[in-house]
Amino acid sequence: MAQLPILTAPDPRLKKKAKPVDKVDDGVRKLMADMLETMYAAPGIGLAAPQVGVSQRVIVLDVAREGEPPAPMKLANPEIVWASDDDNTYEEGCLSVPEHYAEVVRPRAVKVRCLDETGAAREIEAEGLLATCLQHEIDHLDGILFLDHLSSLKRNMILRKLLKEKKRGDDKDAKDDKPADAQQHTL
Ligand code: K1U
Ligand code: ZN
Repeated sequence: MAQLPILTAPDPRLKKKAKPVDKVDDGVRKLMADMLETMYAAPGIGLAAPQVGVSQRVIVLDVAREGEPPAPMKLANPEIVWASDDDNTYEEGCLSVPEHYAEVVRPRAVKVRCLDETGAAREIEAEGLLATCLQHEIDHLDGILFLDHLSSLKRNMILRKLLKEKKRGDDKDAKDDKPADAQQHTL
């Protein structure tokens, strides 16, 4: 298994629609395993393939609370086939939008159809944090960030801060004379 670098916004690869997986083969299973390792190390409760620069419809999640046994989930081609009429508000974070959090309103419960790591078709009924996290990760597959659910004022404020932080990082890398390919982010 390997830890993969996580892209941060603004990066054009985070805004692209990811391609469906044709077949859940060993390559997809290795991607799922590497993504889980990356997610646990971050740490996070979810990760979508575009966040590690892979344009495929693959997500991983684990919303088990501290003290509970791990509950890793590895899904390919997830799609929301039903969403509740009532909503839930959750303060969301994103590993691609580090150190910024905001309240996002989404359907309280969802039903998701997907393939598991053996390629078998599954249906997941979720509510609470799992429903929120599934919707956040499926958004990533469509090039949507939680920032896109906020007002343009809030979104632009966070994006400006992220750009400033990136520029500061790039300036420091240049000063330390690091080669360009050692820098993880692109604009
Ligand atoms: O997709 C991602 O960027 C991961 C993101 C998932 C998520 C968080 C909150 C609501 C919806 C989706 C994260 O995991 S951010 C980090 C985080 O929430 C967390 C980290 C450590 C412990 C507990 C939570
Ligand atoms: Zn995210």
